[in-house]
Amino acid sequence: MIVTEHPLSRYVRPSARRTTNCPGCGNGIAAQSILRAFDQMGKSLDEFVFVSGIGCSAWIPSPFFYADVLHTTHGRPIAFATGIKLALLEKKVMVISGDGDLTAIGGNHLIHAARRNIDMVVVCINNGIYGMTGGQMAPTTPMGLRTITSPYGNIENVFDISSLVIAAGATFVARWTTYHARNLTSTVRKAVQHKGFSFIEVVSQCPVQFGRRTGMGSAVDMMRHYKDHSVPARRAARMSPEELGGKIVIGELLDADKPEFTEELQRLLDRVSKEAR
Ligand SMILES: Cc1ncc(C[n+]2csc(CCOP(=O)(O)OP(=O)(O)O)c2C)c(N)n1
Ligand code: SF4
Ligand SMILES: [Mg+2]
Repeated sequence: MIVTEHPLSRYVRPSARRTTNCPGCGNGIAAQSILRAFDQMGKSLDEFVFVSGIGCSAWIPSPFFYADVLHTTHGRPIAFATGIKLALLEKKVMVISGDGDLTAIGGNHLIHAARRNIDMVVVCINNGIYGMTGGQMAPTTPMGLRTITSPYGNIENVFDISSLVIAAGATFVARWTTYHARNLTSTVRKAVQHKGFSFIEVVSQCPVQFGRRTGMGSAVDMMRHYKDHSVPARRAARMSPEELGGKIVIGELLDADKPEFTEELQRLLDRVSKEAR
């Protein structure tokens, strides 16, 4: 009998090799794409601390990544991650959590971390819904969608999360879908190397709470939709708002340079201690 080992298995905690995700969930693709980036960079997970909030996507690093992982409270992973980064300046901190966690209850932490340009990577799994709690509408739920909390159709406008984070001051921002797993891996590598607040939005399928209710169908149908409706950012820049209706703009949207919070803080502390002497 030939026993094959998954090439990324050494990054997965041996006691946690069974997933709680539903079949077809995009979280598995996101997890593999992220781990593959570490593998390609030859990085040990010991260099990182992973932080997640509450939701299905929050289970991506916890307990699976064989690393230091903090599974925190709903909406608060960026607050925990900020504390970790300030206490352990030598570590790279990566938050992986859901659209509800990061943009609804946790929206304030997201925009202020972006404004500070604190050195961390935030990966937001945007499945357009609260998956884990049974399919309630989120700030990312498309208008008109019937969910259990919008039984007659959602009348609320949708957050464009990547644009929100760019406006708030982040210095590296990208959006991919689970169909673009290889691009996602390459972007994770860049985000890890970037000094400052890096944000990656991953448009991802929740076939159970989203696909089933909206008629978007199975995981495969949803990924086909991502393939057919994604537009690279460069092409999107030449398209009208009408042409962009229903499209997903993908790519690395921003790569900028700005003072980073922990470095500025260190400079301030040095100055204050010199002045006190
Ligand atoms: C303070 C608080 N409010 C509400 C909840 C219930 N709750 C848990 S996860 C969640 C939404 C998760 O949605 P998302 O972040 O999009 O993750 P997904 O499950 O879709 O991956 C909610 C409302 C909670 N755990 N704590
Ligand atoms: S409910 Fe949706 S997001 Fe949660 S594990 Fe199932 S498919 Fe994935
Ligand atoms: Mg969600």
